[in-house]
Amino acid sequence: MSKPSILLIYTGGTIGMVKDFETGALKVFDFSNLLERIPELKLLDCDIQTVSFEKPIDSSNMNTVKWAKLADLIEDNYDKFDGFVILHGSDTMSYSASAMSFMLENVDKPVVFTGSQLPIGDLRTDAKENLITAIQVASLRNNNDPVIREVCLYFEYKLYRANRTTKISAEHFNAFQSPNYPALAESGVHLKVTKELLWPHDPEKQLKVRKNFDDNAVIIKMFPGINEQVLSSILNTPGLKGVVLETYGSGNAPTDIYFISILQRAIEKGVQIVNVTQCSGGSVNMGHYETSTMLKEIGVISGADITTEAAITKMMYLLGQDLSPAEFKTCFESSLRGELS
Ligand code: ASN
Repeated sequence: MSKPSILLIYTGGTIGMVKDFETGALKVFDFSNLLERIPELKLLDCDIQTVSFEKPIDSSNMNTVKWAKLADLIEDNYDKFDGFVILHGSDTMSYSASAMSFMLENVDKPVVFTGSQLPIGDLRTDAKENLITAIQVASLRNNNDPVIREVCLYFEYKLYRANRTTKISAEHFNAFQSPNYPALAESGVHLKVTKELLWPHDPEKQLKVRKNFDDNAVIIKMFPGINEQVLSSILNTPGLKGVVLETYGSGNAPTDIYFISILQRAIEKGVQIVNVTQCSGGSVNMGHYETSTMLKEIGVISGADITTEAAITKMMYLLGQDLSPAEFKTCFESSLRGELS
């Protein structure tokens, strides 16, 4: 049996950063130095090749064009490798990993995002464990077939479905959570995969890579006191096509006439509005309270238990696919890649 071959893609992030001599701020540096700092990689039972963004970035500079570049790298190398590990800054990793899950339809190989809270050169770094185990996860085989066939995120001993994750801490090594879907695998003395939770594989279907995003979208987080003029000017932004509305609890919002009419007018103009909860866990259930009944009646789409990160990336992805309003609603309310229950 040949060793699995893994492509390690470096986009940037703290994992490869060093302190600027003069300012003391962390900045990205050359990928080749990163590998020199982890001689343990040579001990892994797989063949690793590496490729780096020409200019590695802090993930705050991530955008839809760079997502397409990342998808190109996977598409161009898809047949040459058994698995992919993407090193990415943790700040926007859940957005990029969600976006990648939508771009790679019918992916049947592991694509594992990881990164770290401390640079690889730091004595107390979490980078080595994250990187080494992410590569092991991408190398997992069952009778020569990959065990994982979806886009995932590995951080601090847990492997998650990518589009279920959210960054919850700027401080702790345990920086990610998957509030509405259990971890796919846990790393302890053994690497334990819960097979029933994995995305099912359909051997009939071929990989399709769709890189078109439409970024005429916005996230609006509700708060008591939200002002009519501000809300109205956002919803009247020229070219606006989609809104992710972060509402209270199970999808609730003010019942004020002004509020409902602003949303209704936008929907009539063709703006897609999706309701997600601003709670860190749980689901939208429009109609459960009086304060969400009108939203349902005017045609607001339910995001169910999707995260905000998956909702905005799914929004930009679907807006880029030229769908009719009815198709958009059906696709948004269905699980395309396991992003909602
Ligand atoms: N600012 C960094 C980034 O997202 C944070 C990290 O990687 N921990 O690129």
